[in-house]
Amino acid sequence: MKYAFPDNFWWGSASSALQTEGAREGETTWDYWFAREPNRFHNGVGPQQTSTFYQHWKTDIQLLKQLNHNSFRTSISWARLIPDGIGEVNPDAVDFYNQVIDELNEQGITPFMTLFHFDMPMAMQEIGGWENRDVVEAYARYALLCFELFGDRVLHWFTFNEPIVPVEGGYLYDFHYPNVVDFRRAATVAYHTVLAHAKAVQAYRAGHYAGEIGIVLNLTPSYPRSQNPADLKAAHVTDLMFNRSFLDPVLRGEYPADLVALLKSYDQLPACKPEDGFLIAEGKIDLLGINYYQPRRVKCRDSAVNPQAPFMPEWFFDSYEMPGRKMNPYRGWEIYEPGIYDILVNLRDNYGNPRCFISENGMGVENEQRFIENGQINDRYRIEFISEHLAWLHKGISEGCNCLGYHMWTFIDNWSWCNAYKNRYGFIQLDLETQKRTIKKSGEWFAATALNNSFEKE
Ligand code: BGP
Repeated sequence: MKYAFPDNFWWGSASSALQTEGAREGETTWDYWFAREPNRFHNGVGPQQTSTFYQHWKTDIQLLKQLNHNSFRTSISWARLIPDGIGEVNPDAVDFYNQVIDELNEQGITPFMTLFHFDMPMAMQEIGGWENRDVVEAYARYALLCFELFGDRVLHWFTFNEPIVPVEGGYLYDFHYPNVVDFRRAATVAYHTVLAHAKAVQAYRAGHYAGEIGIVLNLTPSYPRSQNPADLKAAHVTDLMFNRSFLDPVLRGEYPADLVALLKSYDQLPACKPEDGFLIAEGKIDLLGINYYQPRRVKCRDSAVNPQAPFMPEWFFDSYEMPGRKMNPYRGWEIYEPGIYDILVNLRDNYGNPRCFISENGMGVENEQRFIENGQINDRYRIEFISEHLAWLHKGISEGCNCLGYHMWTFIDNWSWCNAYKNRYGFIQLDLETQKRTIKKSGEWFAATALNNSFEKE
């Protein structure tokens, strides 16, 4: 069967500043943490060892062109642009981002820019990071500066990438700095992130820039083990905590009342100011980026909660390992292609069918060298992964979902936070030692699909 996509469908991929640029200027929490605890990072590889986009941006953009991208998302590094987060602007960073943006536009590749992709300037973390409202103000100033500097040529802005991940990693589950385990502080970080997002949207609207502004959320549909009311309740609470905690404010301009009531009943609500509600209502977006990697399967808890243990989302559910589920064993994530369709249908039916696109989807695989055939990685599994997700995406579009594009994670194999280079996601293989780039089979497949705006599959 032939799967054809609408005209002007966005074909591309996503990356982020910290994961690709190298040549770090302006310390982030990652640099600080890596210097102190390198053992937290796979094989002790830290954020200095990247795919060197800072040096090779021009030839990399040629490669994007070769992959027939018509759009590409990356991020601006707050710490590179304003090393202490709030003071002087670094002119080299302005030059760098100007050159990248201009070159992308010249090559017919529409730049999509994220303002914050997990990379908190260390100077901002030292004053409390997202727990401190001064950091919200500093972020708003940074966002405005980006709009003023680049807003004439960047027409698609994203305030945050997966804002719930720094909340989970840094304040609940110990996989990002500052390794705090404290729900109320996590809720404060999440809340202030939403305020920062809304301030950036407000500034963008006030400046009457030509483009549009949105956010990128990692949406993980919550599937209950069964239709038993206890399982349904577990799925409802996880949806509230992990999806709707950001989805509702940015699309509806307010938090779900039952989420607020739940947190209130456990005394976990962040400190709110009366004027916050108006600000959040102004944070409604034009465009939603959806990162989809895996579903979340849950069931009701089998055991009572230990009242001495820290309050956690897991007080309300257990993870459910569905028999027969398909796994990506390297990342430990379930692969469930219909999830992409379920997300789109939920947005269509419950959120007014917003303009959206898949901003990340991908498959990290370890030791891909074993798949080399005639000098090229033959990543059949990735082609299958993409085409099966695209088939479900196509079904969503044919049923009226407002999905405008598909971006893959990622372009060139890059540095993946604590996993460093363990799992490779790219269309292009990176030899870390020589920095040689070699297009994988999936890159060729994607280039053909983008060119034809369609692909064939049985
Ligand atoms: C997303 C992030 C990316 C990227 C990707 C792959 O959550 O937006 O930055 O890293 O996941 O995940 P990981 O690197 O953890 O394997």
